[in-house]
Amino acid sequence: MNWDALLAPYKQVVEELKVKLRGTRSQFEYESSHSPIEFVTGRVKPVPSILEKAKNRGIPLENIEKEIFDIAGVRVVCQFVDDIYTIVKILRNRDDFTIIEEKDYITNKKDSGYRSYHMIIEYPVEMVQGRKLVLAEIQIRTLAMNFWATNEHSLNYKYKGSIPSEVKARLQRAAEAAFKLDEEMSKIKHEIQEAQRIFHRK
Ligand code: 0O2
Ligand code: 0O2
Repeated sequence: MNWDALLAPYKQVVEELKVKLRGTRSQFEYESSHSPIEFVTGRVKPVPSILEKAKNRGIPLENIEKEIFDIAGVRVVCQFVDDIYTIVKILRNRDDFTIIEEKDYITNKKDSGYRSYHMIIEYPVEMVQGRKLVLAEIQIRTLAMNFWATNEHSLNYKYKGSIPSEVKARLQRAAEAAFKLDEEMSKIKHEIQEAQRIFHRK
């Protein structure tokens, strides 16, 4: 398998989406209004992770491009839960890609405690050989959700997917705490934003 050739369009997509979404953030800043975007990251899934996912899901190698949705992944991190839905609306209004699927793991959190909004998109990318439609995953989450997910992801990696039950219980409680934090911050959102506007003007 020529991985460099296969992953080249995915790299291009991640770079383009990062530029576009960071551009959206800058536009809000120019207008001195609260940006629903705190930061944007992205990555192409490393080859060993692609192979592992394919193996676990019984996906034959020739189908990975069709069946693994997050080979190209970008993440949009927000301050407040409301911001996530603002971004979802903005993304739905764009016509530079097609939304294939939306998964709201915020209203329907996963058993692990994971919360985030996921969008699978089909993105047209111009390659030397012509236009190619590439699947990509956009994850939208708050800072608190991101903090939890990043730590849980590390623990999953450390324990190879079988986190001991006492650590799992702590993660459940941490997920609850992250949820509470988001709720409390939402309640004082307007005050925080006003403070940030004053700070921004100075
Ligand atoms: P680890 O241990 O895997 O977390 P730049 O454009 O230069 O500012 P750069 O350096 O290319 O940015 O990377 P960026 O955009 O800051 O994000 C890369 C890191 O964010 C990676 O961490 C990814 O793990 C993580 N990441 C970002 N977006 C996604 C996503 O959509 N899905 C997943 N699964 N991870 C994402 P590292 O550095 O690889 O370390
Ligand atoms: P990585 O790069 O290691 O993060 P589905 O077929 O829809 O059930 P699929 O295709 O895995 O499942 O999609 P899903 O469940 O929407 O999630 C895909 C990505 O969301 C994962 O990528 C994670 O980045 C993130 N995610 C989902 N559930 C959890 C969770 O419980 N904890 C954490 N930390 N992240 C989660 P990968 O493949 O794990 O890759």
